Amino acid sequence: MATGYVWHELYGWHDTSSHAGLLPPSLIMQPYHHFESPESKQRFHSLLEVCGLIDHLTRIEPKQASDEDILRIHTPEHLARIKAESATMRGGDAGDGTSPFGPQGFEIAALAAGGSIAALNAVLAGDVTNAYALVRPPGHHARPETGMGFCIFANAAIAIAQAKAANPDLRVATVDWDVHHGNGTQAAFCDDPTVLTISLHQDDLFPRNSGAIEERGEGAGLGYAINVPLPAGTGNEGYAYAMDTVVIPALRRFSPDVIVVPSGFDASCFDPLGRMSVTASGYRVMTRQLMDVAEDVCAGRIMMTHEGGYSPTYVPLCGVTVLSEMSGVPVDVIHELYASFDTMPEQTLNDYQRSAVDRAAAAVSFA
Ligand code: 3YP
Ligand code: ZN
Repeated sequence: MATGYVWHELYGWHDTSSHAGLLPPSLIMQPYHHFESPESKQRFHSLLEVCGLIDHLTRIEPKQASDEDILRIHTPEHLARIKAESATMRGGDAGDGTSPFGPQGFEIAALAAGGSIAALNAVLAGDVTNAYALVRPPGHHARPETGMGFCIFANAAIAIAQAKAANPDLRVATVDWDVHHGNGTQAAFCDDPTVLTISLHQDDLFPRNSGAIEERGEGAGLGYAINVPLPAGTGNEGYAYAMDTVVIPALRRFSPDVIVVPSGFDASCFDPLGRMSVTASGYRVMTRQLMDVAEDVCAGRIMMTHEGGYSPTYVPLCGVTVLSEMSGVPVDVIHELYASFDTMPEQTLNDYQRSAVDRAAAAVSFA
């Protein structure tokens, strides 16, 4: 059993400018760092090295996704605009004013999509059992015609579309545990019954009015999009219950050939952009839950591709913990001061969380 791992130094060079959190540099607020800064991801990679886990992983080299790869999901206009802005000395924005990129940002965004492609191909080829693509910029909000929410290209969707171009019979399920709704991945496959998209997210956080239980796919894909909006505050037990009650049964029924996880660690108890309470051990449990079902239905094949997560100190602990579980290499990077968050009251499943999950479960129906 081998676990693949993608990282490229250029992922840390994606330049989100001197925004003050979300605000473009101006005199409205003192310029600072964009929320989507390199820190959480570069430090995740650094901790993998220092704790030694990286020596047990199979490095996978990303290369830039081709225009053809990107155009399987995105419009020619979107690709052309990103390229044109990227070729200027000031860079540009992927579409909503909060998704900046620097000069040559296109090349890095294409390398992020290419990292997801490389990881998925390594899993499908059997070179590794599972893989984690620690890419940047993220992708799960990007829609065919535009980027948004810090995302430029839809990394996970581009990887899936590439794999399905090579093998049209491939059946893929996505499980997006980023705290925000995986709207872009859902949109890419909304009418496709061969790609089941599942998103667990904080109810109506971002994008607003997106990811309700009632969003279930369209046309031939009706039923093949599943949304599990969870109340703000949900912790480890609530997430495990959602996995057990909605995600795992749906995966067993759909029986994909591979599970793709847009993986954000912004549902953590330390995240500045989410109001959830998941700890590193909660992410380990969810990883185990996915591995158990993957072993039963698809020979363990899982590819995770990195999305959000904005705590520079806690994202690395979540990431290393997930990779420890995926690889079966026992690594414990959780100091007792951090472990104490596992036993706080917000970790307990409460009645309104249970009923939110049960409502999502009741809406699931596909052939
Ligand atoms: C985009 C603008 C406000 C919230 C932000 C969410 C980015 C993210 O982590 N998406 O998964
Ligand atoms: Zn997010």
